[in-house]
Parts: sequence; C-alpha cells; structure tokens
Amino acid sequence: MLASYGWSDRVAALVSTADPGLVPARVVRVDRDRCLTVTPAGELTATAVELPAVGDWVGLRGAEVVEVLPRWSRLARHGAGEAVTEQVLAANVDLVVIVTGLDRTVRPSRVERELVVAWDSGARPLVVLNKADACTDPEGPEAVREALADRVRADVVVTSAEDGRGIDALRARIGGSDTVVLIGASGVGKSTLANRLLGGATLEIRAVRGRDGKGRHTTTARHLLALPGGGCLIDTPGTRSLGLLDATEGVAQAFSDVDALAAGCRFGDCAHDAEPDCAVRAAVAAGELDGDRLESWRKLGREAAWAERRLDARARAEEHRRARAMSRAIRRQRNRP
Ligand SMILES: Nc1nc2c(ncn2[C@@H]2O[C@H](COP(=O)(O)OP(=O)(O)OP(=O)(O)O)[C@@H](O)[C@H]2O)c(=O)[nH]1
Ligand SMILES: [Mg+2]
Ligand SMILES: [Zn+2]
Repeated sequence: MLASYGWSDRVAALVSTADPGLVPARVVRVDRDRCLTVTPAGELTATAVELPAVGDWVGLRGAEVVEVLPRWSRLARHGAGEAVTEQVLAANVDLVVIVTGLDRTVRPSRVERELVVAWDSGARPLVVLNKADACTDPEGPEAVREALADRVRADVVVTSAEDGRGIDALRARIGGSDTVVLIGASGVGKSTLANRLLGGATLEIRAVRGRDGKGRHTTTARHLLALPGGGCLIDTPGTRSLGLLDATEGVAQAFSDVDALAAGCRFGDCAHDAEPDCAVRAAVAAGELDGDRLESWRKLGREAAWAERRLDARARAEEHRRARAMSRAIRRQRNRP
C-alpha cells in the first residue's frame, strides 16, 4: 500500500528511528482538524494535536497522529497577513513542477520566484510550459522554451494537457518513488496535467473565465495521489504569488550563475551597483547576463533577507516569552508554602 505513496529506502530509514509501537503512515490530505492518511492497511482518517502537512510521514497510535517524522524537504511560503509565518504547502517532496501557460505571455520573473521557492524546499525543480496547443507567441512553443530555459537556467518542458504532447517527457522525469508537487497560477492547467498523469479524470478542472481568470480557483485542497507509473503527486490550488521566507539558500541556488560571476568582482561584498571592477555588471554589459535577471536576483535576495530578519525577531520574541513563562512558574513554585 505505502509503496504507491512514495515509500523508499530513505523513508524506511526514517521510520526505523520512530517509536516501533507506532504504525507508519503518510498524510495524503489535511482537513480542518483531522487528516487522511495511508497506512500499510489502507486509508485512515486520523486526528492530531498539531496538524501535519500533506506529504508528511507520521507515526499513528490508533487513529491519532502522535509523531511527525523529520522532513527532508518542505515546500513553504510566507503565510497570509503581515507577520512572517511559514505555511507548509507540501512535505517530503522530491520534484517541484512549476507550471505556466503558453496561452499568455510567460513572465520569467514569476518563474524565477517560483524556482527560488522550489530550490529552497530541498527538492529539485522542473518548469513546465503547458497549453502548447494554444501558444500565443508567434515564434512557437519551442522558441519560448529555449528563451525561458536560457533566462532561468532550469530544465523546461513543453506540454499540452489538451493534445497530450510532452506528457511522456514529463512522466520520464518522475522517478518511481518520487513525490511530485504541481505549483503555479490558477488556470494554467495543473489539475488537467495531473489527470493526464493519473490516466483518468480524478481531479476537477474548470474553464477559466476572462483573460486572467482571477478569483476562479478550481482546486481548493491539496491532495496526494498515487501515479499509475510509479511515484505520487500533489496537486495544489493556484497561487497569485509566492511570498518568500528566509530563502537566501534558495536564491543562491536559483541564481548560481550570478553567484559564479560575483566571484570575479573586485570586492567580496560587491552589490553589483556602482562598485569598480564589478564582474556581474560587466557580464550584463557584454550581453552574457540578462539585466532583468540581475534585477530579479536583487529583488528576491532582498525579500529573502528581510524575511530572515523578521523570522529571527519572531524566534527571539518566542524565546523571551518562554523564558518569562518559565521564571513565573519557578516563582510560583518558590512561593508555595
Ligand atoms: N488549450 C488548453 N487548455 C488547457 C490545457 N490544460 C488545461 N487547459 C484548460 O485550462 C483550464 C484550467 O485548467 P485546470 O487544470 O483547472 O487549471 P489549474 O491550474 O488546476 O487551476 P486551479 O485549480 O484554479 O489552480 C481548463 O479549462 C482546462 O481544460 C492545455 O494544455 N491546453
Ligand atoms: Mg486545479
Ligand atoms: Zn559586482
């Protein structure tokens, strides 16, 4: 049963460190106060004190999640609201598939942001240009693919969930025990692609109304499903934009080309602004590095650094709160007759 849900040697090793009295299971869906899990004996709805995320490996006692096993990757974003909070979209993912549609102008900066989130998750990324049958670029899908791959320095595949092209290429990139998560704006065809891979109409899809399809989120919950050819997949609701967490590591990985160039700058802390002998600006001037890409690197780097400071501040405040509660408890103990 678990074999179809991403069970691997790595998971086996992880489970062996857990309490042997617990039943290993994987979380395939999270609802308000309970989650649906897959156990060696089949599906089971379980309660949990602290709800795990979709994709988590857990230990069950009866119908209760009593242990969430350490994650090797987690796809997370900045939660809603002002405070910097982490919202985990999917845990223990191996491949993050960033989906965009060729039926409208592809925005490389959006893909760059999603690549930062993907790299930062600890999984490997893949970019999919879907809706090749409805490509609006006069140069055609392959030209768009080449230009995007060149700009974002990632593996890019062209697909059409409509006529089936590129689905084999996508399938070929998914390993037998891989957990794949699909991300991207609403209406780009994530669920349609998922249905293609699933070999049936399991997930609901709906036509996008209007040009940008705002406010039309067809998929409303994240759900982990087993793929017939091996591996499993999490479809997610479309996101307008992903807010970065302390993703400085992700920025470094997504922009390793900029980092490599920066090694040639005269100053180690060069901001590639007005410093003399800046190898990064020289590369832009020589046409070797896209100026817009450098701009993306700046913007995303700043956002990640800002979130890092905010998260640090929050962690410090939390520590302070705990210390105060502790000293209050100690005082109460002392004051006891
Ligand atoms: N022409 C064309 N239409 C497609 C393709 N893939 C999906 N669509 C259509 O695009 C619309 C949206 O598809 P969905 O799969 O629901 O999109 P989604 O990304 O899952 O959207 P959310 O669940 O809202 O995030 C539907 O009308 C699909 O039939 C494709 O390759 N070509
Ligand atoms: Mg969907
Ligand atoms: Zn520089």
